[in-house]
Amino acid sequence: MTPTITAFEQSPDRGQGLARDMRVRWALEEANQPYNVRLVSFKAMKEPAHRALHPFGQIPTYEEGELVLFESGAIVFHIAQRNTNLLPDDANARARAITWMFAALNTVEPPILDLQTAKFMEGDKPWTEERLVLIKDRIRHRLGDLSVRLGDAEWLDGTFSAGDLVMVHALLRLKPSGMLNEYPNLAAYVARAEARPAYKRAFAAQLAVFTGNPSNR
Ligand code: GTB
Repeated sequence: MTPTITAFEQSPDRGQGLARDMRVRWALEEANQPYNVRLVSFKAMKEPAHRALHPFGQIPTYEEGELVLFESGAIVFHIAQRNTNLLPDDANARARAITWMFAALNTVEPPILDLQTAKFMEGDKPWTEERLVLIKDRIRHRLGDLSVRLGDAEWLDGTFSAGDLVMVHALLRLKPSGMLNEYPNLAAYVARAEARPAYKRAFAAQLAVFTGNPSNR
């Protein structure tokens, strides 16, 4: 059964691939799984029909027959569970790849989200400048540790996995800040992931929503 995901009708990122449907699209592309996309407006997201799919009135969601999922990490995990391109067969390698997914979502992404919130939603507050310094310190702390662990490896644990996918998507939000470039191996890691054909297909598909190019999903 072809799954259907939801995405912003008008993404505030103007097609930069930073909204969380991008990681789901990317996982589906890595898994060579065709999918449908239903675009939702900010208004529709808060209405009962969408809240029945997503209790917090957000995107992305994932529908496959009777199964309805929300939370991008859970959706990527669901897709990855059935696909060796995203999670290795070996039980220990699989557990480690899942660990990296959690690390991306719970340890690396939160301070990156704080930076976006402080800049774009609380940027007019009198304490913004001081807060930004603290948040950037926390991000650098995480990036430094991640950079040491990655070293000169291609991916976080052997072959590319859902752990890399979620980690890279979290890191991508830092691109505009230039902070990634302070860690050349992390910048190269992200660039390597962006060069993957599946990433490119997913990126083009979400960009097409912004540009209105009907040749793409
Ligand atoms: N933890 C959830 C998940 O991982 O799925 C978080 C889902 C979430 O935050 N969804 C956002 C949303 O629906 C879209 S991605 N927001 C609407 C709302 O809450 O009313 C967050 C996002 C928004 C904008 C940009 N951007 O402009 O760069 C990037 C990411």
